[in-house]
Amino acid sequence: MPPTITAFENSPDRGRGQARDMRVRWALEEVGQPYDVRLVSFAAMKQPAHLALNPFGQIPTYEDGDLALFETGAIVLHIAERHGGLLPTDANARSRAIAWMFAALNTMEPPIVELGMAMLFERDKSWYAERLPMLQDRVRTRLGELSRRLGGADWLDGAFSAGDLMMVTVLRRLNTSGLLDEYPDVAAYVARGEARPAFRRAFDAQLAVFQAASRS
Ligand code: GTB
Repeated sequence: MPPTITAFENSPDRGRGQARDMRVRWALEEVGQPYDVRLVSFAAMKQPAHLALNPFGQIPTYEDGDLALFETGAIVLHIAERHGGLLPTDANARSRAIAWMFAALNTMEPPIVELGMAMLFERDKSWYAERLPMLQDRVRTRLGELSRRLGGADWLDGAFSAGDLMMVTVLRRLNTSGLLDEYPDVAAYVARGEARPAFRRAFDAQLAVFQAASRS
């Protein structure tokens, strides 16, 4: 039996691959592991059956035999540890790739999500115009630091790894912010990730869900 992941039945991102099942799909595609998808509604995500898989009532979850996981960091790490291709074999390089996964989730993602939330939900607030530059500058700081570390390299630390996979999915959340354009090397890094055949397969699979939901 292939593993089963959960994803939005009707994703609010309209198939742009911004929901976090995208990073799990991409990891599974990179390692060549077929998978099933169980689509869940917002209401179902808060029901006991789903809460048993994810206590926070969120997607994605991952089930494989008697293992059930939540949190994309844990899921992608699990996939990367059990299959070849997403983590280096050298022990130190492997630890550095895992550090980049944490950096994507703990250092890059919080200010990016905060900016995205403000742009989505705070536009009509009196404080929006004053707050926006501060949120943008926090993201710029991280993009500048990332750009300096990349230093023109294709990937963060040698060959493509789960660290890059996680970083690219996090950076993609800036797609509509205009900020990536200010850092052409980081934008090129994201584009390199998106050009990988495994990314394309994962993207097309989640887009097909949105297209089917729109037809019904
Ligand atoms: N830390 C968790 C992880 O990494 O797994 C976060 C999981 C998470 O945020 N899941 C979201 C969710 O289930 C979906 S991805 N939300 C429903 C809820 O909390 O009730 C976040 C997301 C949603 C929509 C867009 N979008 O429309 O662009 C982008 C990202």
